[in-house]
Amino acid sequence: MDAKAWEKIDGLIDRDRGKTIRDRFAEDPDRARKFSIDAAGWHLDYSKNRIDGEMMNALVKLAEKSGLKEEIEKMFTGKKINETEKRAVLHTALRNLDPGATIKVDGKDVMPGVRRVLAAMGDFSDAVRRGEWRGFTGRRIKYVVNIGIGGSDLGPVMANLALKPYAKRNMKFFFVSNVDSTHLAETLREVKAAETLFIVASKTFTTQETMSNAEAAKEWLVEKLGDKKAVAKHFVAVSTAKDEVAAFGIDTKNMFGFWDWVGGRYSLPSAIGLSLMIAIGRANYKRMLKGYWKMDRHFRTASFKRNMPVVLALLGILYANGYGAESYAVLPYDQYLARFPAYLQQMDMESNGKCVAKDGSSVEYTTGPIVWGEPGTNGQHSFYQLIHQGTHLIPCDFIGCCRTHNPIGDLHDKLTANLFAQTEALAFGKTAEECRKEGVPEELVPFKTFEGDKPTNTLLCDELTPETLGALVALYEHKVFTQGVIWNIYSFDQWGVQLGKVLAKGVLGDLTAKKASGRHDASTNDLIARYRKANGRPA
Ligand code: G6Q
Repeated sequence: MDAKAWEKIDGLIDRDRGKTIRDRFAEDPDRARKFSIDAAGWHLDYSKNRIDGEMMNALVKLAEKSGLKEEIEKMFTGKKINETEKRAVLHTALRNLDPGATIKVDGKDVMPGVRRVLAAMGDFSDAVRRGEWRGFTGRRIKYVVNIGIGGSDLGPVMANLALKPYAKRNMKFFFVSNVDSTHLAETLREVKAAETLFIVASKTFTTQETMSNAEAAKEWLVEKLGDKKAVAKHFVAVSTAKDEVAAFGIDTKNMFGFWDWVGGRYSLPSAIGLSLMIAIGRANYKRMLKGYWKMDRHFRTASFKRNMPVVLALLGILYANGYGAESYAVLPYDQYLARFPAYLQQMDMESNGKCVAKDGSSVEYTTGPIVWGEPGTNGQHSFYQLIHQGTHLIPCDFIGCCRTHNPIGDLHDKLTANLFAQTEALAFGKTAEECRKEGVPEELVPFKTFEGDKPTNTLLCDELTPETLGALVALYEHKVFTQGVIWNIYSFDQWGVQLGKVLAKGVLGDLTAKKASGRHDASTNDLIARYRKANGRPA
């Protein structure tokens, strides 16, 4: 981070010590207008933060000093900014709907491939939805099971729920990710083999969890339908690895490809979104891409001061690095966004959970925060207490929609009232004086006083649609990117994930071999021994 730019920010934090968000609103009643941005169907109100115009200018300076403008251009134009893996980072190409766009990687335009796969996905999902693609015994496909994990699972899971109002209700969608056999077993209990399509979604097609589940699902299907040839009608693949797909036994005609420049956690708008496209249809899927694209263009062209992802990123940095906040909460007030916090957890924590700067040295400041959250109002009845009165500072993003897809009485008004009321209470708190005025007995005043001054952002859209969902995802993608640039870390690799993929293999040998090797530490050896004993295996 640029030291001089940061010094200025630190100075302003010091200068304003003791000044609360309540004071700031009293000083400047025009804050809501000044500190809000509209883009791609979303309204961001960031006025309930510990900021003023000077602080925002200082934060913007930090972004400018980081070379953000140039980095954005590098990303959008296909430069290999994922340097540790020597890859371009081009998820923005997947939703570039400009028919004349060309984006080159190693001298080759990637756009024709993007359009070709999108068209193939469209044809395939039309065929499944219309009942033209049938199972081996001639039955219509009614169940779709996506087998994938991490980036090949969380996006489809999140979006399938988010866009349920647009989905075909006479089909059912399942997502198997965990290598825990219960996940697959419980799913298979819900489906009928002759009417089930399995989508094996894996960029590498070597991931232990996915391949084990896919093999088990294949065995189950063959057993149920009594013919190996059935696999061709019930399994398709989404991958970058043609040979592995063929080796698994899937005809590569039924493989939907993507490219090494699509990171797993950024892959929802690639062929990884196939299950979603089957659910909502190609037209709605395209609407989602359009929403992404709108936010992409906003991010690329708006001035930093009026740039929604940049402003969100800078506020996050203010609290992480200036106030020592270790986490932030994402609180969607829309049941359809119930899986959004989990999706964001991967996007943010896998991208910016890094302690090494781009030059290989250790960073001397906090980087990626812990992300967590649950849909409102459920969270209000569990962990909000800590946000209101605990000792940790937890900035929150509240996400809401002005209209619901399911109007029932005044439920939506109540939901939204809770959202707004929470941001108000967090910002303004309740003083001891106010408690007394309400007649709170003196001995209870300390407990019923709310300090307030808790920062929140509010994101509002008219309605959760394919467009607004796409824009929301792109908003956070670019926020995370911006923070990575300012922290000077590589946001697009994930060596920690790779480590996990290798480690388990070593232990697996010891769980299943005739004899355990005993080559681990005392604790791990003991755990292995207990497991072996419980399963009747010799020590
Ligand atoms: C995402 C990560 C990781 C990945 C999974 C699945 O950015 O790289 O979550 O998506 O490990 O990998 P495959 O798609 O290769 O099975």
